[in-house]
Parts: sequence; structure tokens; C-alpha cells
Amino acid sequence: STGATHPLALAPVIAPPSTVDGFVREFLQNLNLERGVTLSASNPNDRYIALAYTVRDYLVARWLEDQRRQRETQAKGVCYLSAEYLLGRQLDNNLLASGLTDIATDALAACGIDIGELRELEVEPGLGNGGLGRLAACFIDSLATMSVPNVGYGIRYEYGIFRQTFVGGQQVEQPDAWLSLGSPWEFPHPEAAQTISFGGHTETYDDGGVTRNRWVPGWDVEAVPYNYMVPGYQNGRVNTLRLWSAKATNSFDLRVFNSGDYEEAVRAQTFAENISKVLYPEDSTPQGKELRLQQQYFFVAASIRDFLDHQLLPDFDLTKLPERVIFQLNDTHPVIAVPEFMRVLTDEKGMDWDAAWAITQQCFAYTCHTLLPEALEVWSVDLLGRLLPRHLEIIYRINEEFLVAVRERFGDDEMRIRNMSIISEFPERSVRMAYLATVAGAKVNGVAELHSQLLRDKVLPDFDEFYPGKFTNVTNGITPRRFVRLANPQLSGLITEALGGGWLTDMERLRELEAYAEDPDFRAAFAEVKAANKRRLNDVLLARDGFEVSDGHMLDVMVKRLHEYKRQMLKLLHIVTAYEGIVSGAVAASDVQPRTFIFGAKAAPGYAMAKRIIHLINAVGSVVNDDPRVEGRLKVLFPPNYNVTLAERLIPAADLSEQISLAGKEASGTGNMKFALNGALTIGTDDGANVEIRQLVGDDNFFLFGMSEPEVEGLWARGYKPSEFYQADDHLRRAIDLIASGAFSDGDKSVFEPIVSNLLYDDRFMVLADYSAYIDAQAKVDAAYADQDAWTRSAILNVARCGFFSSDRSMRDYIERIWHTPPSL
Ligand code: 6GP
Repeated sequence: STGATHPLALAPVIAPPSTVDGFVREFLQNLNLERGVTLSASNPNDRYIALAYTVRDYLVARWLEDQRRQRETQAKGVCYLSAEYLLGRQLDNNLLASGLTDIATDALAACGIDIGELRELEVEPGLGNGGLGRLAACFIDSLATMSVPNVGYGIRYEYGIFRQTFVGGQQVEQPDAWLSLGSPWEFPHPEAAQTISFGGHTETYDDGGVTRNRWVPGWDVEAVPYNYMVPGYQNGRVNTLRLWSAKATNSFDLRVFNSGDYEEAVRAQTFAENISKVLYPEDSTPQGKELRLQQQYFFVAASIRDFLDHQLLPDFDLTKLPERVIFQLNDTHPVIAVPEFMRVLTDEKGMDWDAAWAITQQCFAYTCHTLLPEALEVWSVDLLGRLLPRHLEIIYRINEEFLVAVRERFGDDEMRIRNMSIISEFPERSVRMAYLATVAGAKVNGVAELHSQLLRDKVLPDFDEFYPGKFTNVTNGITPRRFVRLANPQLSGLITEALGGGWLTDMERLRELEAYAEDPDFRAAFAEVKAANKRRLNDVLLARDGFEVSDGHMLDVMVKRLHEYKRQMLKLLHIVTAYEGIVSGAVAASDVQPRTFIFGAKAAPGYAMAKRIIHLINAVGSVVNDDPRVEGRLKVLFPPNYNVTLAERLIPAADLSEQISLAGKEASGTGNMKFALNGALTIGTDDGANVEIRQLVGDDNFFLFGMSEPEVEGLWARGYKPSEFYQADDHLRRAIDLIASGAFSDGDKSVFEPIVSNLLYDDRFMVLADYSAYIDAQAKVDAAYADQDAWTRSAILNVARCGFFSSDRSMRDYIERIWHTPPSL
């Protein structure tokens, strides 16, 4: 309290009037006061920033009120700990949430400004790699929309996911300088920085007769919070996303500086600030990088301190923490929060170990997002001990007590104990973060039914047996605000016309569309929306990349990170087969259903095979697109730098959604849900959430192909020899031979040789084994597409039956199965 007496100082902030005039006044004022320019002297960036500030002004009052109320009620809330938030552009989302879209559009028009032009200036904050980061962004949107108290904690990377360009068809990474023109959506608070320590050693000391250990750190950095508003959809709720930025504690060592060694003086600063410099451009394959562990500890330590010191009332009884908070660990990246929490409760707050451990086990829950063994993070004991020596001691103690309990339960089964130990001994002594999270977490969840099942049965079976009831499933979801309403305004309009309002926050209501699937007028209107979305995509791609989307083509889309398990290679073999069929004369071009294949995919910069596949996609594309024999029939487009903004344009235009991972490898997928909800039909394997999509939409409205997970296991067990598939299938052989012949590399056979030999002699993800089933399923797709009206009917049924995949439903499941927070406030 400031001791204010003035009545205005005591009243809550008031948002500007929600009228066109009110908006105009606020906007012009922001131009003057925040940008220091008049309207006539302003440039587009000034206008964009003033517009963003204006939208903020409307949201701030609610935000402050929600924070005040949360402090007052101390209701149980969710702290979502995630190293990634792939947010996408903010302007439209915040306009939609605040209900200001029309007012803002008219207000700017009254100032002679086209809001659409300003929209295009926003560089999306790409603070995530792919599915995991985008999921976090969908979840915080849903929590705000459902009025669940939540703070999302993460890192404000100065450079987000790299900007992808192609040079000679090969990926070249450019830095993503998303902050360079200013970031109007954030509220920086350098004065509220936390000091985060690293390194040093531990020591024992005498604490009134008790010997205790404590940490004597070696160096520290400042964690500066940047707050972002997370508005709910037209419900007045505004939650907080708090991202941490690293700053050197003493930016300059003046002594060194005065001695003239400028470089040495800034070295320390650079070192510290590197921590939040760049997002690790990885998806599912961690690199054992020290900086990455620094990032992880940096943000969770700052978040825990922020929560304990600033979100709780001053004399909060810490034994009541489980009634007040749950920290959700978004994969293993934030798991170092577990020993940190223990360290704070015991070393700093003086709680005894057992009490602190009992609290910790109720305050954390862990979500696993992968099944790939190489993606389960481990940290070498050597590195952990150097960077966080006290945490390593704490992990050892957790493990010791855990293994005692395991022995009690299972006897001296050394094999099992070795398998369950948080510390693994080979190839080097290291900490298995997924195990630590499983031991510490109140619940462990996978992200789709099949994934959760495999997690229990294959990845952590001993833990499942040891902790009955700990494992659960929450199938992923996507926010319909961004991926239906904003991405597909025309479809949204059509749905509202049919069902009235309210469906956007109650997606099960889409079921009512089933009846409309039988109405020819509705089908015609639905088909017209798809056609309009294709025209819109054409405009976007033309402006962005000079690409044209041909009229009358089926749009066949595969967008996701480039990874061998996702099998972009299988899609490519289908394209090469279709191409080879026409040019060899085996198939008449006129018999081929015209298709445009669209890819979007970034490869991790260090992932050589993924980058080669990108090169091959581009190479096949340029040959196919230039060959008059297939003109008007086949086209391959690969717009670079696939991101959330492009996804919002691409997905609503798609006819066919490619979800073709090897069964048992894709934990869930969320793109698959976005396509289905925008009226694309899926061709897919029985993997991840595809399984649930198919169950909901029905076999008639889904193109299933390929081996099931048990069949994959069976083939491995029998011994998989990809070359046998190559020998046995003419089409497959011709497609691979064409690639090997240099047909897509100006006759140079060496360029794609590593891809060819990988397929023939290794093929970890069984592309060749699923090839013929895939080609057959694609023939069914062509046949189905020939009956446009029936296709449209199926597309409508996909929309009608996929309401389940709203992230609001995911949040309800988390609340019910894991968090036990009150459903809303
Ligand atoms: C991804 C999974 O690959 C994807 O299947 C899932 O839909 C998504 O997470 C959200 O749950 N995993 C990652 O991005 C990752 O880095 C460690 O996992």
C-alpha cells in the first residue's frame, strides 16, 4: 500500500470507452505519447505499435483486477513451466479476445489506416520449436478462457526458432530477430529481477546442533521478468505469461574496464546474457549442451522464487502449498525445478526433508511428450555437479530413498533396481530427468491414449507397477479461437449461421453440424468456404514466395517439423511414384487427379539427414514443376519458414491432411486436429491422436493405412530388411531408382545417395514397409475426391465430430485428473 489518499488513486483503473471514437482517441494518444509522433508523421511501425498499445490499454484494467483477486482469494492455481511457447501473432488474438476487432478496424479506417497492413508487420514470437511449444500456447489460451488462475513461466529468448530460407534447395538458417522493431505486448520489469546462482561448491555447517548442507555458489546472473497478458476469449479474464530474460549482475567490471580491457569487461556480460539468447532449435533430440541446462535452471529457479516470494501472501503456511499450487512440468526441460524446490524448502526455508518431500510430491506433475528414447533427457553427473552441486546432492538423496522403497517392494531385484534408478551408469553416470519427474510428480501423463498406454507398457513399466494410479492420459487439444475462428473466419461464420453463437467455447456443440452434412445447400456453402480459403492461400503464397496454387487441384498438405519418424520421405515417394507413372507412360496424365502437394518443415540445424530430405523435396519439386508432361496434374510447393502465421493460412485451405508417422512414434500430433477441425480429411497411420480422430470421425471419413504399433514391433522382432520390400515392389523400385539415378540432381548420383542407402539398408522408421499400403490408400483418396459432394460431406463430418480436440477439453481433463483446481473463478 502506498498510503494514497486521492480518490482517483484508490479507484480501479478504467478501460477506455469501447466505441470507435474512444478507440481513435486512445490510438492517437498512444502515437503521440508512446511514439512521440503525430499521425501524419507516423510510419507503419509507429502505427502498429500504437495500435498494440491501444489494445493493451483495454485489457490492462481486467488484468490488474484479476491479479488483485488472485492475491486476495489465494485460490489454487496452475504454474505451467515450459521452456517453449510458440505463441503466433498477438494482435488479432488480443482483438478477438477483447471483442474489439470491429471497433479497431473502423477506428483505424477513420484515421485512414488499413488495419490489415499493420497486421502484417507483426513478427510472431517464435519461442518454440513445434508441437510442444504450440501446445503450451494453446493451453494458456484455454485456461484464461475458462477463468482458471494460471501463470505460464518460460524464457524470453532474444532469438526464437530460426528463420528458414532455401539456397539451391537447401535449408539455410537465419537469425530470428523478432524483437528488433520493439515488442509492444510485453511489460518489462528490470527492477524486479531475481538473482540466479550457478556453480561453486557445497559445504556442511552446524545449524544449532544439526549438521546441514548448503550451497556456496560460484557465479550468478539476473533474471528479468517480462510479463505478457493472456486474455480469455471475451470473458474479461486476463492471465499472465512471465518470461525471463538473463542479464549480467554487474554489467561491467569497472576495474577491468578502467584498465583498458574492454573486451574482458564485456565478456562476463556476454556470458551471462547468452543464457536467454537463443532457443535451442531442436525437436525431440536434445543436445548435451551446458548452456541448455543453464537455461533450464535459470527459468525454473526464477519462477519458483517468483511464486513463493510474490504470489503468496507474506505469512503463507508452506505446508499448505499443495492446496495453493501445482507446477506442471512440460516435458523434462523444467524438471530441475524438483531439486530446486526441495533446496528452497529445506536449505532456505528450514523445512525438514520429509515434510518438504511430501509437499514436493503433491506440487508437481509431469507431462511426457515423446516416445523416442533419444529424446528422453539425461544430464551427466559431471556437468550437473559442476553447474548445480547442491542439486546433485539432493537428486542423490531422492534416488537413495526411492531405491530403498523399491527394494522394500520388489526385493533385491538388482536388474530392476538398476533399471529404475534415477542415476544411470552407462555410457556415463547421468541423471535421467524423466525418472526424476516420475518419482517426484503426483501424476505423469502422456498426450494421447496410445502414447499414454505405450508410456506405461514400454517406457516406464516398472514405475507404473510401483506407483499404481500415478499414470494417466490427457489427450492434447488445440485452441479453436486461433485455429478455427481467427484462421478460418468464413467457416466460423458458416457454423455460427447454422448453430448460433457459443460453440467456440463449447466445441462439443459442433456435433449439431452432423445434420447439416445431409443438407445440399449447406454442403455447397461449405465447399465455397474451402474454395475461398484456397484463393486466400494463393494470395498469401504469391506475395510471400511467388507460388501459385492451381485452381481445381486437391491440396495435399504435410506441415510439421522435419523428422525421419514423421516420414516426409514416404510422402515424397508417393509423389515420385505419381510422377514416374506419368513420365514413363504407364499412366495417362489425363487420368490423374490434379494435386498440389504442399510441404512446410524446418530441420534442426545439426540434423543432417533431415536437411538432406528437405533438399530432396525441393529438388523433386523443381523437376516436377518444370516438366510439361505433368503440367496441370502435379505440383510440389515448399514455402520456406513454416510457422504459426503460415499454418493459419495453410490449414483452412487443405483438402488432405498427411499424418503418416510410423505407428508408435508420434506421441500425439496436434496439427492433425487442426486440419480435421478445418474440414480436411486425414490420410494417416494408427498413431498418436490419429487413433482418436479416426474413432470419432469414423472409418468412412478417414484414410487409414499402414502397420499398427504391434505389427511394427512384430516386424522388428522378425528382422526388418527394407531391401526385400524394394525388391518385391515395382513401383517402389522405380521411385527409388529414379532418385538414385540423379534425375533430381542434374545427373549427380552422389547428392541423394545417403538418403537412398539409408532407405535400403537401415530405414529405422520403416518407410519401405508401409509404402505399398500408402500408395493404395492414396488411390482411395483420388477415387473419393472424384465425388466432390461426398468428399464435402465427409469434411463436414470431420468438423462436426472433432469438438473433442478443443484444448478447453484438455484443460478440463487436467483439472479433473491432475490439478484438482477449482474449475473456474
Ligand atoms: C511433441 C510430440 O512429438 C507431438 O506428437 C505432440 O503432439 C507434441 O509434443 C505436443 O504434445 N514433442 C515435442 O515437441 C518434443 O520436443 C520432447 O518432445
